[in-house]
Amino acid sequence: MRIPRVFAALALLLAFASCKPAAKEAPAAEGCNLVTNIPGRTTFSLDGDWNYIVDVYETGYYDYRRNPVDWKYTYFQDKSFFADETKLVEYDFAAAPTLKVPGDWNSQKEKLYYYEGTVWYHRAFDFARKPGKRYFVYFGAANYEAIAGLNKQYLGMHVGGFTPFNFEVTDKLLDGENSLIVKVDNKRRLENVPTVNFDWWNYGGLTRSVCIVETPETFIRDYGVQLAKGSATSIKGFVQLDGPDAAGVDVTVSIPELSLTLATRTDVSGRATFEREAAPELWCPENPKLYDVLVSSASDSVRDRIGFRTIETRGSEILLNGKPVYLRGVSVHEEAPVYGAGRAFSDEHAITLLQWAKDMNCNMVRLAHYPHSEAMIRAAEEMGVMVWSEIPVYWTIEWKNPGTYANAENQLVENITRDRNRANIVIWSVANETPVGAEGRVEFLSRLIAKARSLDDTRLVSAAMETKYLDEAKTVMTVNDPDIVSQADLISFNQYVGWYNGGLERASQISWTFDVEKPVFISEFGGGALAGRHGPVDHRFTEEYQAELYRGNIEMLSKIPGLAGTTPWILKDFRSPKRMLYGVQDDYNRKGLVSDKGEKKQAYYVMRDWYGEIAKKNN
Ligand code: GCB
Repeated sequence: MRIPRVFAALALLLAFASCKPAAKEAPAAEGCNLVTNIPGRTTFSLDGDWNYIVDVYETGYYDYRRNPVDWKYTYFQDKSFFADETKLVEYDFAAAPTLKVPGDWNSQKEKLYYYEGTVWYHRAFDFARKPGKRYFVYFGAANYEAIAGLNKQYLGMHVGGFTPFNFEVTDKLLDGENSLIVKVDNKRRLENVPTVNFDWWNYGGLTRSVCIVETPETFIRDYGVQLAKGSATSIKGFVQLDGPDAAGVDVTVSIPELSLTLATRTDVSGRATFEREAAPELWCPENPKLYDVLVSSASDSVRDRIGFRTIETRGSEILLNGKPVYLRGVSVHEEAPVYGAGRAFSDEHAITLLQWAKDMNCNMVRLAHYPHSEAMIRAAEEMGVMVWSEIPVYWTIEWKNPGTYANAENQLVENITRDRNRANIVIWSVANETPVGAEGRVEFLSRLIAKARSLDDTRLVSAAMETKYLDEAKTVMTVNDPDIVSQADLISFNQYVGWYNGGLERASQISWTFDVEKPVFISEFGGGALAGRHGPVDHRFTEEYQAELYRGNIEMLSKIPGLAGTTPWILKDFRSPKRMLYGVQDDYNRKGLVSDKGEKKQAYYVMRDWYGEIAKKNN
């Protein structure tokens, strides 16, 4: 039998690669110059059915880590890539089954329920290019690592499962038939962010929408239009042009309802900045006011809906628009509120989850533990729900690996770049429950905090930290992270009194104290219950136990001076392979206030009533 030349080359490369130890550094993202506000642009959707091939053994492109740009070593190409097609008859995208995009593969195909590895996606589409335009293929998210090629040419690679990325395809897109191939790999790796161990389902695939974005040759790539730090009367921002005529041109930002037109001029790098007095009606949960905004240059214009508000701290208070506010929140995973539907992927999913939170009298959600979709943020903004936005620096991370840091920072940058104009985002969180004392951790987190502030000086920055006892009797607790508390705007931490920390009796025995004056924010508390499971109050996993745990925690937490917000864990039961208690958990973390089937548990109503009282007091 003749071995096709491409296989021979692959075999040689594999032999060579296998002599070398695997690279320890996490691959950095490349080619991710984000085009922002996709909903405000001309786009062509590539959502729908994509053919796919499962590649368990990495047969298709095993050498990319050493030689990422060499797309020619890819096996699962368009058939037309090979001069003599007859040599490669052992795969055919056109005959392959399909997966829906957006959507994870685990919940679409039974065989892929537990799958972690590579899946090759293929989408053939017709296109008619317009002269003088540029084109980008834009991915809302791909978990975890994506490598894309269009019409036999390499586009680029992206690392990180929850932030958007795009590749310019102006010179690769064809009139007529096009072929887009994306290798998506969700294998967990020690050096990744998150690392190998986390408490949620590792949903793989093209989990968010894919589209082609059309822009003029010189176009508005990004812009910021928000209130200046600490001011309710000054709108400040920038416009970034991209293209041959980006330098030294006029740009305007107009807000017709305010009769405001801000005119400015770009510098040599295509960037223009502005700051102008204005008196917008302020965005808040009770009045989520958004203004139509038009950003324009000679060659391009982009529409947005933007809200204006201030968020700051004063002593132990959080001030929204200058007034103390209690953040009546709940933590949320990006999981569909439809039984078994996996990663949330539609506007309806976002609205249902947010409505459950609002019906519980929430004015805020903590979107854990990674950036959720832009649709979720925008729906929350329209519905008057504030957002804590987080990147997946979760539990143990390779703190000393420069590639891991670069990856985390890149996810933070992409998250802030995508969402910096959303008034409802009030907190950027850089980490969750990271182990105090781990070597390199403080440096890692300090750099992330500084980066967040350098990208956005108007919002609060924090992290979900850990706790400790102050006394031998284990009755006095505090946050356990002085190096991060000193840099963060909030004393925010997760605590599980009554669940991981003792039983129901514990809440009445514990008091809290803090040696810094900052707002205290409980980013997690709670316990598990299987909806419909009833029994004596001290029986774990009954609705009664969970409700009682909430009552006890509410009483305990209410005594904390400076308590400024709470986001109990969690709105809805969510899938996690760590949750193996058969008959009770069955692959679900059961700490939801609402079940995986949408049933509200007793504790949901306990929270609803407490938040209702707080809301009444504050009005
Ligand atoms: C935590 C984590 C969260 C887990 C939760 C739990 O502290 O931050 O991701 O799911 O505890 O249920 O144990």
